[in-house]
Amino acid sequence: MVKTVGKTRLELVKGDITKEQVDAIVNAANTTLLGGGGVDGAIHRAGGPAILEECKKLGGCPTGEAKITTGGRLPARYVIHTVGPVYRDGNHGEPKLLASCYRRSLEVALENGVKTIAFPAISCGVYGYPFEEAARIAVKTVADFVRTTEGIECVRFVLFDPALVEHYQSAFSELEE
Ligand code: AR6
Repeated sequence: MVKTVGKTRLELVKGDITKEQVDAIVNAANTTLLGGGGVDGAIHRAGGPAILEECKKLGGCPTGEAKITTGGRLPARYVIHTVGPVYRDGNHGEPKLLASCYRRSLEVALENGVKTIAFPAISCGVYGYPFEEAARIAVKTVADFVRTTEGIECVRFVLFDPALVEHYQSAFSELEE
């Protein structure tokens, strides 16, 4: 699925984000930035030790923030590490923190000349965010950002879990071009 918002193409694809040929891929990391399971583990495995070496110098990352490293051996030049909220009940700032992950990742991308970027479904794995709401926040936050900020040519949402697809499709359908 593809939508154009402002001057940016938003794309929805299924697959493994480590294979994406974009300027930067986003990692759903934890506050230590020292690796983990899920997409974080996959990115460090595929990208090799150079990513962890840089992460060690960053001193961690607060929830809702984003920090950039090399992409190591990945096709992507950079990895932007962001930390999604652990979902409790939705009343502990989770929506704002999740939106902040997408916004801050895009800001860090622009600061580094990134024009094409791929996002996984942040917080939708072990952090337990409900899919429908997470999909809506992801798509709406990115669309709002690119509507008012120039410089990002393509944002690709890369879904590994097939159960997420219908929720992202709905969120895409609700978008105004
Ligand atoms: N490509 C794209 N998406 C993937 C891939 C992949 N190769 N592998 C998994 N996913 P999760 P979180 C999807 O748990 O919920 C880590 O241990 C997965 O199906 O990776 O933000 C970190 O270190 C799901 O839809 O991230 C943190 O401790 C989505 O990525 C914690 O998990 C996110 O699932 C972060 O939890």
